[in-house]
Amino acid sequence: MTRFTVFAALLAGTAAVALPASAKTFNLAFTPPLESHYGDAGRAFKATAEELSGGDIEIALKPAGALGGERDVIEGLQIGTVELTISSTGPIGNFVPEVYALDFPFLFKDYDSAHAVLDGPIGQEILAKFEDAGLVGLAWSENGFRHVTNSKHPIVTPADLQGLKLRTMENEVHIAAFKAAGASPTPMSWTEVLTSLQQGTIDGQENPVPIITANNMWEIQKYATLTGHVYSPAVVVMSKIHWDALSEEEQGWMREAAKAAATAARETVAKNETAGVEEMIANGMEVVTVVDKDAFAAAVQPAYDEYADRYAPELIQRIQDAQK
Ligand code: EAX
Repeated sequence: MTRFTVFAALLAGTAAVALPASAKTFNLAFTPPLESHYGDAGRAFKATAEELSGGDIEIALKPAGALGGERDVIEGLQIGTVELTISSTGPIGNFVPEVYALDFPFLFKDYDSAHAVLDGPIGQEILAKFEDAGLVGLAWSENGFRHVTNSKHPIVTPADLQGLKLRTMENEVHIAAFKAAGASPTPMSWTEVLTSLQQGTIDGQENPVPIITANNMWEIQKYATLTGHVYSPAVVVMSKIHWDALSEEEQGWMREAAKAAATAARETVAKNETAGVEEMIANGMEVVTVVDKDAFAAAVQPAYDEYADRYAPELIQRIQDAQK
């Protein structure tokens, strides 16, 4: 039956209740541009889901904040107005508190350590917690190690952060960290950041290299410092309302597609980590590449002291122990 005949039959009350799988179109939202590590992840998800389903499931990519900021989209998943997202963990701690444990400064030693923890028991345990919030955590994707950019002056030591109006994600650990370091943190959705930087209402922001390059941030930020102060996971999430309406086979397809997305993101991040810095410099950014990370870690330590006990302290200890 074509969609039209099914629709006509439904109107006549004579068709089966469920439309054929071919009617399934899921929106997959993310805030970076399509040409980014998130876009590569989205394309991999789309290709895998559509291939496995034989076209019965169609994925509509919604890049560049088309469906709103990450927090808005997560709320959309909870009520079913959005089906899928690839999101940084930044705002997710507001919905799944355990996720805050992943966003602590200087917690992960390097990319390999982060992947091992996230793909191992600790990461899988945290994904399982998403269901309590009406979400289904399908797989850990990747945003990357975050670095600071600004329009005022080079940041060489933590003292250079003093008074800087720095945008952070809507993440209270990050807000506390930059406040402790002497900056003036301003939490906001990514969808407002570029305009706020252009208007000068904020001086700087912090994001991984592939976010900086995907948004040509050299056009509005003169200085960058490779602080690597937070490893920022991304996560492929489905609305539990839509997940529960899938067959077990279809749910398996979603999980496979999410794994393909995560692999694609990690490959792009690995490629961009060096090439991206070269691109930033080639486009006129002054990049501080040699950073005293111990000094920055000491500057943000009060955020640990203030928040570590609040968000599953044993998780943080387990993550630290898993990297020894
Ligand atoms: O997920 O809000 C942020 O800075 C995030 O890193 C960005 O939206 C990509």
